[in-house]
Amino acid sequence: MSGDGSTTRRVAELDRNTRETRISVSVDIDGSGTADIVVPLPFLRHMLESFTKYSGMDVRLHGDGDVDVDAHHLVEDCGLALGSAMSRALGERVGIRRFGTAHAPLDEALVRCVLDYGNRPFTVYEMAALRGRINDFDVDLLGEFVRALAQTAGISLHLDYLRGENPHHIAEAAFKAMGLATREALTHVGGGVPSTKGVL
Ligand SMILES: [Mn+2]
Repeated sequence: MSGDGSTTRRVAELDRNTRETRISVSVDIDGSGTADIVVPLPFLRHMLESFTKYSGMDVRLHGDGDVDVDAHHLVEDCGLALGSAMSRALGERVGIRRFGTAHAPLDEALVRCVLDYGNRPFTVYEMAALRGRINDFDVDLLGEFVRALAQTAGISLHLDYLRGENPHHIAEAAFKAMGLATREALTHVGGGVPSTKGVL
C-alpha cells in the first residue's frame, strides 16, 4: 500500500436482512456508473440507477420486503444498506476530496446538492415541493431514503429544491445532483485524511 490509500480498491459488499426486508449490496466507488438494481419499486429503481450513473460508482443492489404493508421499510432500508456499503468501501476516507457540490436541472426542475463525506451524518432535506405519487409510489419516501443514506454513509447532506413543477423531474434532478456531488467528493486526490483533526 502506498500509504495514502491510492492502491486500495474501494469496494465492499454486504447483506442486510431483517424481518421486514432483505437487501444485498455491492459497491465499487471507482466504477463506471454501472447499476444493477432489482427492487419491487420501479420508481425507486429509476432513482437508484440515476444516482449510480452520475456518481461514477458501480452499484449492485437487490432488495425485497414487505412492500405490501408499505414501501417505507424497503425504501429506508435500501438507503441504510447502500450507505453502509459505501462507508465500508471508503474505509478511513484517506485522500478523498471530501466535499462536493452539484446543481442538476431536468427541464423546468432544478435541484442543488451540497455535501461533505466527513463522517458527520446530517441531512437538510428542503424538498417541500416534491409531493404526490408517481405510479403509486409516494415520493415523500425519497426523503427517508436520503436521510438513511446520509446516516450510514457518513454524509452531511444538503438537498435544496430551487424550482420545478413535475414531481418526476424534481425527484430525478435531486438524485442526479446527489450523484454528481458524490462523484466530486469521493474523487481520490491524495494527501492523507482531509481533516485538521487527522481522522474522519
Ligand atoms: Mn425519469
